[in-house]
Amino acid sequence: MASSAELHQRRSAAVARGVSSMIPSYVSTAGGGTMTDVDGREWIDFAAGIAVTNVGNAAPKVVEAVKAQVERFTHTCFMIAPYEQYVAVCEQLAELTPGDFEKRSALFNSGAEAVENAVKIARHATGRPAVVVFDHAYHGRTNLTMALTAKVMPYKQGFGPFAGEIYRVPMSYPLRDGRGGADAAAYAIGQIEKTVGASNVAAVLIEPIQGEGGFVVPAEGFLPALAAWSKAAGAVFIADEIQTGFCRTGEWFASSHEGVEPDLITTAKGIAGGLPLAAVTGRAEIMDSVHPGGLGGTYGGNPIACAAALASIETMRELDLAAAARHIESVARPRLEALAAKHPAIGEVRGRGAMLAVEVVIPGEDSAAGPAPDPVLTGAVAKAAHELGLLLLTCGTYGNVIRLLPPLIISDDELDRGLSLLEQAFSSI
Ligand code: PLZ
Repeated sequence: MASSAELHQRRSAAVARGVSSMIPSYVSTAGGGTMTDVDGREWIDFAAGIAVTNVGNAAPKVVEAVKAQVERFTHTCFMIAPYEQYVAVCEQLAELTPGDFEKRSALFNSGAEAVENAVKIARHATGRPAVVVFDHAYHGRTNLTMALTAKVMPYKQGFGPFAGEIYRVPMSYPLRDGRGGADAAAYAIGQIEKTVGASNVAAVLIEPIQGEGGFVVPAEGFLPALAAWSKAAGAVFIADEIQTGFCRTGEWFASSHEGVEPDLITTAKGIAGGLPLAAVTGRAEIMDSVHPGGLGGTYGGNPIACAAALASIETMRELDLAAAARHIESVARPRLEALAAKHPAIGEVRGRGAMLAVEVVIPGEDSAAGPAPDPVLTGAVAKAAHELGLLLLTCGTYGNVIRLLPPLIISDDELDRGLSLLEQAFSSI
């Protein structure tokens, strides 16, 4: 097998520079909560491929389902010759997503594609143009979703012009805005009413816990107030649960923590154990406002990805991975809090379930909005963790958040080893 160094050389001559990788090691195998690189080194996985392999890498049921499906047929295109697996995934989505109302789903390939389609559907259903998004939001890298995404570097820099009719309002960010949920919502709603106009709003689009933007958990009451406002305004409330979905936060979907029932939900990532699949699920009358043929794509709901999704969902049910996520929090949060007590640079520990983070700041220094971020220390800790064999991601508008996204099937021993490596990384800096 070629070494990582050799592969890196070949990569430099063949792979576009714009596509970068976090670590310089190349994967050989990955299973459960670990990964082994081609140089024979074992890693503890606190990334899950960015919240994708919630059921673990190469989860046994997923492997079996994919093998069986690939032997039966690989692709017919659901728009040409439909198949049961697509229908079954949509049935599961109707059952699992919050809200006891009639639902429909449409399947796509990537998170960004799901978000694009949710916006298309909301505009079609309402006949209105405007889409409201939030500070720190991340919704993808396509043209429309770049416009929906807040952070310019690396996602948007030089890639404009961007799509129009996107309006950004303040997010509830307890560490930085000092507002309670109701206050923060009133502030955001005031902005929407004054600068967009309620009757122009097709959709309010929000991540119930922001992912790339820094694992920002809005103050209690923020999400329900926005959902209620959307309803009163005749706008579609869309929860982007692409990163938070499928048991990650200790519930099937993060909207449920506050009893929010979004009109539409976008999902991807954790849905199919690593195969590319995404969905828009929501109220039948909104989804079915679109004429036949108005939604689709060659690969959307590919049968192999659907088979993987059905096996992933079955695994999540059987192993009760929502409970596993809560267990991960019960183990990891006290360790992170102890770490914060030791390192004043940790300004906050936050998150839910197996979506946990620490925000790294410069102690005693204030910026215009709360404690001064320390992206340099953050990067150094992440790099130290990588050198110790821990796959660890950062995030945040200011690049100063360390996030934990372990696969939900991670063993207690692996979790303990991973947390110890994180502690070691902090102490080494
Ligand atoms: N919405 C909430 O988290 C993807 C992006 C990583 P795609 N997040 C990881 C990167 O740097 O590209 C994401 C998300 C939320 C939408 C998306 C987009 O999902 O499957 O990457 O298109």
